[in-house]
Amino acid sequence: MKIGITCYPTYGGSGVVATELGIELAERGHEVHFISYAQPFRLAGRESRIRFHEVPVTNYPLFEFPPYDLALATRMAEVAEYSDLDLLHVHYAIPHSVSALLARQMLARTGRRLPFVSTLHGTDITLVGADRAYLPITRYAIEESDGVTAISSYLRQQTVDTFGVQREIAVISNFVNCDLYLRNRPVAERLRTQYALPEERLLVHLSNFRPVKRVRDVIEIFARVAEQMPARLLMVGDGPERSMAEWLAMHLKIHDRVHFLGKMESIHELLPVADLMLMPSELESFGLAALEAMACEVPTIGTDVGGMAELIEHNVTGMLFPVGAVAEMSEAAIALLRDPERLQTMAKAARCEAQRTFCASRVIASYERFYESVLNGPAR
Ligand code: GMT
Repeated sequence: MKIGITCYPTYGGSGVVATELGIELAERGHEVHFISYAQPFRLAGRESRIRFHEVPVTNYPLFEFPPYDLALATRMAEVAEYSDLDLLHVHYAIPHSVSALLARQMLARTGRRLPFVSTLHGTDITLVGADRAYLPITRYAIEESDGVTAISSYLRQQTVDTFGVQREIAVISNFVNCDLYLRNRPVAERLRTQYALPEERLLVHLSNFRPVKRVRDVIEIFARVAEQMPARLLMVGDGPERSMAEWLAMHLKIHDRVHFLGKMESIHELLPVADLMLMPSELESFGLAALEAMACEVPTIGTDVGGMAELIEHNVTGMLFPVGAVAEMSEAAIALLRDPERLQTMAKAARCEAQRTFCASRVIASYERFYESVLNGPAR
């Protein structure tokens, strides 16, 4: 198949899923074209069999807001025609589904069919999409898509409840490449020496540091852990809450043990050095970073929100608590870190679950079947 993929190319789960999907599809022999304003960050160095088409957004003094969605629709139609695409797959509904709808309509006038699949990821439904300013057009683009997928049953239900959408929505979960994300003990031990002393426990947080991630709770949980045992925290990623988190680490006098590493490309190399992942989010429709950690034998202490319980079985593959339960989460982390046998059992169970349910080969095959059903379905 010849597939056009559009996503936000910046640091964020939907862009990561779209990029990893494109890489996996290309490895399976499909022709993959990314169409976006910048090359997705995880594509760097892995783009050999993938084509990237930049969307140029012309500005003009009259425009207070340059119309990216229109430039994107134009580029989608051009690429589809030039490269003879079979379909478009857009990640994050706003504005990508609307642009794809326009591209499909533009090409329909020339007699060319260009179906599109919309994958819903999270805040495109729960936060931004639910805003009245965007709700009607998001609902329209979802209804008009040739196929719609959501990354968890939770998100599918939210879409029905929030938007009153009647159409079918398939659940295709996030996935992880278990051949890439794994703990190679000698390699991990070597890399670990860069971050921690042998007697120190190592915790990690990975996100785009948006308010929904509750980065403050991460620091507070770690501060309580660090009172009880020698430990360090790796903060991976960047975003609006980073300054606050740095200030809090200074204020709590733990900044010598909290390392802000910024945006990193080789997450699969870093994750296996950690003992525990912290993800105390306000909301997660799935929790991709927790899945990547699980594949690397790093269990997550997180919150029981959104689709997290579809990924993590409490006390088996990780631990889930109410939002804001900083004391409970830190007590759980301390108990687990003091019990290496239990931690190891949980780490192995997490890896097993990542392999059994969420490994890339299984989930990519679901996307391929979904594309086939869209291509064989009626034209809209
Ligand atoms: O919603 C966000 O804050 C970012 C969003 C994204 O598009 O980057 O993340 C969402 O998509 C990920 C990949 O499908 C999911 O694993 C995350 O749980 C989800 N985030 C939220 O629902 C908050």
